[in-house]
Amino acid sequence: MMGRAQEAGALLLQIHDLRAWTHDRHHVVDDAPFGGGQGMVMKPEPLFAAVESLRTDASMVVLMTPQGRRFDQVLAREFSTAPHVIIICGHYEGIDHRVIEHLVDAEISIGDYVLTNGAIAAVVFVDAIVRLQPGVLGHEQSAADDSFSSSGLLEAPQYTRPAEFRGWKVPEVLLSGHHAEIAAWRQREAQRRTRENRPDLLS
Ligand code: J9Q
Repeated sequence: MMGRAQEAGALLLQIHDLRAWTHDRHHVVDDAPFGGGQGMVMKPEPLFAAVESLRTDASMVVLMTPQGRRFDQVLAREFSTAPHVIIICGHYEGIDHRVIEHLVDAEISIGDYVLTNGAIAAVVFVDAIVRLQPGVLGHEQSAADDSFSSSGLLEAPQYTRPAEFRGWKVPEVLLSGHHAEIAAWRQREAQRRTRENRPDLLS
């Protein structure tokens, strides 16, 4: 999909190695935490130098972090209109807080689990935003997105041929051709599924 987006001219993706903005022999980008403790903390100087050399007046600077705001489709829509996004993705341990206070526009988490590497989270973030760019997806996009964002419910179950597989039958109503009954069934199933799997979406 990234390839398609780049061919369509909807995306220019550049990856930068923070070590390019160090000046010491070993290209050090982290250091021990003040006050003691486990792990290492990303130093401010290379991050400020990198972002200040890459940013434009229209850039949004995003930090992928488990301490961030939870990423969702509303945020994906918002970021999809940004002309330029700079994503900072470090390893989990941490980042000098002055970067968050004075360089970063948004701290984003993709969910409540711990990854070894923020680049994994960045791939998820980029994919969700790029697929919303005009010309990246065809018709396969909007329908499902729109029904999710307007109903706020999960999708109803789907089936395809065969109508019976290992003795398990497709719900009769879907074979009936009664469009109003099918729509009503899907609505009930979407509500049931949302209540069972994602009660948080209903409250
Ligand atoms: C950078 N676990 O986790 C969930 N959303 C983002 C992250 C994350 C992580 C480690 C490093 C981001």
